[in-house]
Amino acid sequence: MGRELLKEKNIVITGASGGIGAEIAKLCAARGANLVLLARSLDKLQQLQSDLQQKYHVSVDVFQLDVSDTNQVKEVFKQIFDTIGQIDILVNNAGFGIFREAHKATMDEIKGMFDVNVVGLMACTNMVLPKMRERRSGHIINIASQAGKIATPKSSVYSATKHAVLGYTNALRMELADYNVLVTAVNPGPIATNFFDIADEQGTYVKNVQRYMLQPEYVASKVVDSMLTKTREINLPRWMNMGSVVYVLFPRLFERLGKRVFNSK
Ligand code: NJP
Repeated sequence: MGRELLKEKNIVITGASGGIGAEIAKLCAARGANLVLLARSLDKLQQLQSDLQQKYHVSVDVFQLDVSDTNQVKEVFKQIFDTIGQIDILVNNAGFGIFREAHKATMDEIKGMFDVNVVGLMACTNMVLPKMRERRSGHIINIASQAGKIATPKSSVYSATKHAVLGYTNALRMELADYNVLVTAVNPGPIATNFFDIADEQGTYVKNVQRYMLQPEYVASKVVDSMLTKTREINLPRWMNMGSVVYVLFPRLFERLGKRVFNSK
């Protein structure tokens, strides 16, 4: 991709205070994009803002936002439009997981994951859709997961949220095809971020998958390379995605053979 493609484009990233979101922000800044960074941790956003402004001399705005609060989403996006005018790319990245068997998941945990991963993502998307459709340009990038393709034990609720994200993303892509608005789903496997501080309290899963954990910088580079291109889906690592292709064809066999691996949480 031409490195100039993102120059002076306005890119909004949710969940930008750490992990993949922060890495995506760094790479976008390096390519000359103007950024709007959103998350609940304003202090972390401000630190990143000052680092990026100093290093890359780009415009960086930050807003505190809990994406699960629909009213806050409306207010913050109104402020964003007032501040920067138009949004060229929205990266819906904010999300979290709690790895627990279904019978142990509390209703607060279930609602919490759906409110952030699904409803929050849809709320932010709704804020940009009218203007992107009207302008007939823009790109919406949704961070889903390989868990949105294959559901595994102990991630019943998290997988359900990411299946929802993928379903929504696929329909959205078709709805927007005639409006020249691009839609990309990102489905990574495990990535070495703070995600697991919440998801995997015992550290068992992290220990078991350590050898094939992706680095956040690598995932971010694939996401940024896809910006303003017609990339349908990013699946990482590639071999893990082969698993989901085989799963669709032979689900029963796959579940039987994969049992030991799937239970490694
Ligand atoms: O996780 P982490 P990742 N409102 O914990 C923010 C998906 N994924 O970078 O609000 C607004 O380092 C939080 O900020 P703060 C995953 O499902 C991951 O790995 O300040 N923001 C932070 O910036 C998620 O969708 C793996 O606490 C909220 C960010 O989200 C995305 O990748 C594998 C928020 C989370 O950063 C980024 O996760 C996979 C809220 N209510 C998919 N709640 C993986 N790591 O293995 C959280 O397949 N945030």
